[in-house]
Amino acid sequence: MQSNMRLLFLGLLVAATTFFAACSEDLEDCDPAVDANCVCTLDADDTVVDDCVENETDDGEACTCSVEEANNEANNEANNEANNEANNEANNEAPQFRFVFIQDDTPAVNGETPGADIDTSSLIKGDGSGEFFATNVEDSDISCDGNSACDTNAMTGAPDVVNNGECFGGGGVDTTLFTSFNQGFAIVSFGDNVIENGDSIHVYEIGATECGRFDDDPYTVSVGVSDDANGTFIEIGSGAAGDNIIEVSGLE
Ligand SMILES: [Ca+2]
Ligand SMILES: [Ca+2]
Repeated sequence: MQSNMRLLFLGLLVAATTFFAACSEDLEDCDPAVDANCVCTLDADDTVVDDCVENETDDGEACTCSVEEANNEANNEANNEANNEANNEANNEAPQFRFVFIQDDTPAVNGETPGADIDTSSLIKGDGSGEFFATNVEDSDISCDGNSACDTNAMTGAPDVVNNGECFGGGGVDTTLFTSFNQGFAIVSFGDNVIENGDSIHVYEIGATECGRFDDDPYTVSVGVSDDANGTFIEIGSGAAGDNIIEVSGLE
């Protein structure tokens, strides 16, 4: 009698376990008539069937219905792509620093080439991809009054003041090769290159540092996202005697 009770208890336990197992399986299942992406396949060989009801086909074969993972993957990929596109658009819309504002800080000017005298300037990329010379003067305010080197076209392109290792090739001053700022300013760009933290701006200011002749004149360098003098520029440093290469930092 006691062993019969034990058998009955075991039997109930098995039945309960089976019931709950079936129950939990049902929760993961789906009904192709109701659920989108619900696919039913034969348990035997994964053949897709459309007559699977309560894990059995019309022919009595065991089958299982579930939401197809492939669709989930496809949906995830589509979602990722949409997200990536949104992110890229946000990135593209983020302001890019492409402009350098050079301001002459010479306190008093005299002579035919007043103020800081700039042969050209360049962007030296911190990733080692190269040195890019100014391609365009976007905006400027440089007076030609008493200034025989006021043409801003002279301050783009590769430096050309130093020839054969000497300033003006060892000869006289050629005012067509540089721009004297006359206490003014100029905004330059470097093609499509973007200015980032870790890059450097090299200002080829004609003086003791670049030429071994004349004076190093003071100037301030700022970086901005605008090609307009009314835009916001972030000061990154000043030309110092003996050093015309200013590292870019503090951009966000
Ligand atoms: Ca030049
Ligand atoms: Ca100078």
